[in-house]
Amino acid sequence: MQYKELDVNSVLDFIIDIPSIKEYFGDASLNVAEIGDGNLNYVYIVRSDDDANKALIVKQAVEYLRCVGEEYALSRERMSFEIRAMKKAYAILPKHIPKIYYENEDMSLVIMEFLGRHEIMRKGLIEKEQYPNFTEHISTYLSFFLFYTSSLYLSSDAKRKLIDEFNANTELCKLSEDFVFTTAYMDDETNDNENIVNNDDAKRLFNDMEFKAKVLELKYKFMTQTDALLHGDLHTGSIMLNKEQTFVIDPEFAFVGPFGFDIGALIANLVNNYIHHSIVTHDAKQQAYLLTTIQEVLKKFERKFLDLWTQHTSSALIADGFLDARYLDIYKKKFILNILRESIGFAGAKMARRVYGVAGVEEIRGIDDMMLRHKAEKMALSIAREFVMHYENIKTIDEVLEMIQSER
Ligand code: ADP
Ligand code: SR1
Ligand code: MG
Repeated sequence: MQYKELDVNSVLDFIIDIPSIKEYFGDASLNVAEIGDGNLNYVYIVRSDDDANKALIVKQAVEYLRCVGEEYALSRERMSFEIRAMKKAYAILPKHIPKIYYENEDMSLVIMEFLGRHEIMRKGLIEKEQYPNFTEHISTYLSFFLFYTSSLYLSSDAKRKLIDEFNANTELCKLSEDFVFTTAYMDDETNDNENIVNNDDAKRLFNDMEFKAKVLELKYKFMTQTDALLHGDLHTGSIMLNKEQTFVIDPEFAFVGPFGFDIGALIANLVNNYIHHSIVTHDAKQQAYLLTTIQEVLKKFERKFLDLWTQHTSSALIADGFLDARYLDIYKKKFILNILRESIGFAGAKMARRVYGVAGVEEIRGIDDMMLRHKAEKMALSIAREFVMHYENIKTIDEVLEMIQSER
């Protein structure tokens, strides 16, 4: 099939004859609206005229970067990786991944379950929502997804096949190499340049060679470590949830990379939200909730990941009986501590890139009062620097919380 870029007027014509879609909607007439608020793609909601709750999401990649414009070419192959990553994740954890009704790599298009009773986590957190089941759910997602796609579970052969399957996602990996680890710390046309002119904090960041050298070390890990299949962009805009359920969406940046990258992305975005409530709303309860959330995510992830490791004793990495119980225990403790450390290092880079880089976050870039916004930016850069400079010395999760609280 030949690719055709759809719009609100052509979506229905395209989907109307697909058997799974016909079966889902029956004879009802349908309406379409575009609801995409992400940086890259177009997202349409198709609804039954008879029942507004009966709806599906049609997502299509276009051949450019939506948030920059048609002049920034980006191949639509990213949708193939999104579809494959969704299917892999659904096979491991169907509870936390939207169901796919139809996929078409030629059209760079997927049709999935509409999460109508769920909201984007970033928006909910800004509105001071709290989600009592979130840490339980996301720690399961992270531990299962990372463990079952790593060399701690897979055979050597299966792991290398997984790498082959996903590491051709070169364009989106390059976007992260550029936007997370490079351009946000130097003069670049993609930056938020209005805010950079005559800005001493930006000048200080761009001239902070000590910090930038550590960012380079993290970038090298990102480029070379093949620990597990990652979502690749696990910020709070990629999570849709309510008090009962949690879904992870939008895995188009999926690749086989360092264990700590997804965990770091999530922590970075929770800290950015904490900064918002420290500087803008001064809501002490929400700040405490966010700190507890960060602590629980990290603690529960560690426990669940180690539990899975206890259940699976033989893998590409360790043959059953290779180490005695004492040495195995020491090895695992060191291994999990290293994941924590690298997660915090990546969290630092993920926070710093959002301050002046191409895609800011609403919690900080969305602050209208420029004095408050600069205060929030300062706080983000200060925590980010602490994370990036000192992640290798972290010994406990509580130290991470202290690092967050000690920066103003
Ligand atoms: P992009 O790849 O451009 O970042 P996203 O996958 O993040 O696009 O989707 C953009 C927006 O579309 C989300 O922020 C959310 O509001 C909406 N959306 C995406 N998938 C769903 C879904 N399955 N159900 C409901 N809304 C969705
Ligand atoms: C221009 S692409 C910018 C960012 O949007 C995505 O959500 C990723 O975080 C990417 O780095
Ligand atoms: Mg998105």
